[in-house]
Amino acid sequence: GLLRIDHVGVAVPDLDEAIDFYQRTFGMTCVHVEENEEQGVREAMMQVGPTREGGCVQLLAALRPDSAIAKFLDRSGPGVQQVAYTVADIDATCAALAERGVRLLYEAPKTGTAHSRINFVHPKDAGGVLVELVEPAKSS
Ligand code: V0V
Repeated sequence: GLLRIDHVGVAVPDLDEAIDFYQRTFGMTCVHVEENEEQGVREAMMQVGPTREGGCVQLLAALRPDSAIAKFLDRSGPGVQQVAYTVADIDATCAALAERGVRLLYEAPKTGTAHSRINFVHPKDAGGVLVELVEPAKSS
């Protein structure tokens, strides 16, 4: 099942400007920046409190015009694009959710931030919210 809120994803037109804004305005710390070619994003994890327990805001900028984030920005403008939950076993969680009748976007999980495994519930099956499931990489 779900363990906690992993991050809230916010679509932004300019990643560096957004990082600067979140640091100066909210005092958040940028703990990770990564480009994900498959997802068409450059993303930054902004840690909310002094530890990772406080959760993160993930800033998401588009790498190309046909990407999910570019489409979202065109349609809705900047703002919350997704809510992501940490799961211990993404395969089991996806199987359970599929059984409960919601559409998962991918047949098998794809690679997300920091070598995590990710999948999504279609927003039309979750009350208008794009729900992401994140199984973090096992830290050794
Ligand atoms: C679209 N819709 C949304 C939405 N995106 N509603 C809420 N939140 C969103 N983010 C609505 C849209 O307004 C339409 O509603 C309807 O869904 C259109 O659905 P569609 O035609 O099936 O699909 P698209 O082309 O609009 O694409 C939506 C989906 C796409 C969710 C299928 O964005 C996608 O594949 N997302 C998953 C990948 C992703 O988001 N990657 C970027 C983050 P009406 O007008 O019909 O009512 S990457 C990431 O999070 C990483 C790397 C990480 O966390 O580690």
